[in-house]
Amino acid sequence: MKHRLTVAQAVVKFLAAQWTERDGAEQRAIAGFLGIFGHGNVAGIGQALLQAQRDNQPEMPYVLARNEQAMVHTAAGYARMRNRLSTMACTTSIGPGSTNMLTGAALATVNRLPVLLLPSDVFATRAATPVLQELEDPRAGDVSVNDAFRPLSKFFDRVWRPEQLPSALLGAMRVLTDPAETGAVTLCLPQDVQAEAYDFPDELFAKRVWHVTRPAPDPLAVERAAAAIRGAARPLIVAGGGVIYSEASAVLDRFARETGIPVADTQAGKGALAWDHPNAVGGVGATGNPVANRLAGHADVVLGIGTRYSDFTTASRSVFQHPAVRFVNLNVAGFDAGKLSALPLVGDARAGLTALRPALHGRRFTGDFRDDVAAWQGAVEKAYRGDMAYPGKKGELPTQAEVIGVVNEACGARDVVVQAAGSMPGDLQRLWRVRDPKQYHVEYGYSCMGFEIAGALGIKMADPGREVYALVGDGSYLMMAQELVTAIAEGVKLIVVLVQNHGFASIGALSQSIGSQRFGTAYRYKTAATGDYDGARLPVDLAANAESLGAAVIRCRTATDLAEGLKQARESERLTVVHIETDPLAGGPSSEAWWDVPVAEIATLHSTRHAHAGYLEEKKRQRHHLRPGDRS
Ligand SMILES: Cc1ncc(C[n+]2csc(CCOP(=O)(O)OP(=O)(O)O)c2C)c(N)n1
Ligand SMILES: [Mg+2]
Repeated sequence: MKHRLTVAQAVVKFLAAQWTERDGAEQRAIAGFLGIFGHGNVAGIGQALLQAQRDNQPEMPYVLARNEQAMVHTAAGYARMRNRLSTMACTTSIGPGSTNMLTGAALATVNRLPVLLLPSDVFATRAATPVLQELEDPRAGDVSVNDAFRPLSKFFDRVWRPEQLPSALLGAMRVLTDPAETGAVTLCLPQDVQAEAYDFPDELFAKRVWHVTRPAPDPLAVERAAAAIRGAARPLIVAGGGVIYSEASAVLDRFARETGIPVADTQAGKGALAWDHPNAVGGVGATGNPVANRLAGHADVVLGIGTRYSDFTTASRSVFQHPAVRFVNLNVAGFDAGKLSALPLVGDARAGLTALRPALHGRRFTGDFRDDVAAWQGAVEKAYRGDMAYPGKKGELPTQAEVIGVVNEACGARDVVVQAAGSMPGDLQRLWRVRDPKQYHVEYGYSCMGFEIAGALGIKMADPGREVYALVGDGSYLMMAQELVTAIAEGVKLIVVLVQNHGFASIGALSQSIGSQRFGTAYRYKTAATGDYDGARLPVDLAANAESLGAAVIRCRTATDLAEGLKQARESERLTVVHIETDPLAGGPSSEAWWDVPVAEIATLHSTRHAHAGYLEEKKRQRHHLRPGDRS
């Protein structure tokens, strides 16, 4: 049997029939479409989505986004909340509509999150080339702007002819649903091909279930890993995002209790264990806490689970200082399992821990880190109350740590906090007391300003029963606030906490630390004398801006106001923006770890020369981690 459909109709019909299954639970693999129409897709995917709605085919919801980059963030937020078992498709027009998605594609691939990108492409027939928004390459007739997606995608195809569609779709689904491979998947759909009819084989549209398995590591690798851990004196576990995606928290909990090994976490892994779990020591690395970092400094065997070992996790390879430290990496992706010359355990986090547990033959470790963790939590309490000594603090404005404390207290156990860039990710990783594996959503793989509101929209759509709090800096807000309008149109309630500090607190502090005196990081009037933005504050009212977009807005001045504002926001049905101004110069307690940001080697400025001398000292602590992981 054949089914005569346009290519776009076939894409929609096929995607509506794709399911994933893990541990016996099925869900739609592609929950819906996000899109912005233009001449590239209005007659293709646009028509197909309309027809799907009218014909009562399996439902394919459509969400009109306001910016193409943002809609990829929304799909990525959705996928992360669904532990990568379900995501959304993104349809765009050709040219700028497509290239606006590039940043989102990179974010998804860096964070190992599945998103399906369907940029439209120029005419396959080239009947009237160049069409509006076509980039011409005099050297190559088959190049379009969409080729820029190639290095950002884990799978890329361009459907020049309808006959190619089945293999392109199946290839896309295979990569989207493979936890080891997943990331951005891009299928470019030329605008004429989208509207072209073809007799597709019927079986292409049958319900298809992509079974997401839990590969167990090779038994000999488990033996080698167990021997390394049994022989350790001071092991440490680093829990990454893979623990959460694999839903391995309960197994990790038991593993940690039985072995006594302390568990540190990464930004993506925060929530793997609740903050008050007896083995939890909090974040490790540049945005971690001093207790976890001291344990890392002395660890002789590090069991990394589901982590990609970013420079923040390793403090630019300076946090693991034991002279003979070796790594055992449990990861579903061989690429990540092999990092830091580790002994690789390639497999699912839950299956791997389950296999590793009996192989340890009851080995227990009795490190005493709990008093240190308790002392650190005392410091967190003080920061939450604004009760720290802040060298830079001048006025009466609340500190960012106080804001985080108030939001943390307002959050129910299952509520979600969303963040991505600026000074908040560091403060959140250090200070946030996480209670649930899906509570903490800080996008710190790509750390993309502007992710927060768009990502929060996807998170809330993925799990509408949870209250979702997006913490947004003024810099991020000014980059990408427009998805407030999308959320309002869709009836998706978010609570947005807009933290106004008149510029880049994060990069300001970084600039100062590398001797560049916060140059060019404040949102103020420019003064001619210095060429810098050190004039009066700008007459910007972001709360009024949010109001003008249709949000309910609550303006707060103090931490007490904020607690009251959040209470009102929770009780309201409306998307609410809670606005508060904070002191940009009052940081939180330090991680006491380093981050490698090179300082100018020569400079006329004393501040830069001074910073460079400090940099050379820190640089000495950087390790290579080349020692083979499997030596005995
Ligand atoms: C898209 C993008 N551009 C630039 C950066 C570099 N960057 C990191 S944080 C930051 C400033 C963020 O400002 P804001 O959101 O106000 O947060 P704050 O630093 O004040 O906490 C910049 C420019 C980035 N992470 N993402
Ligand atoms: Mg700011």
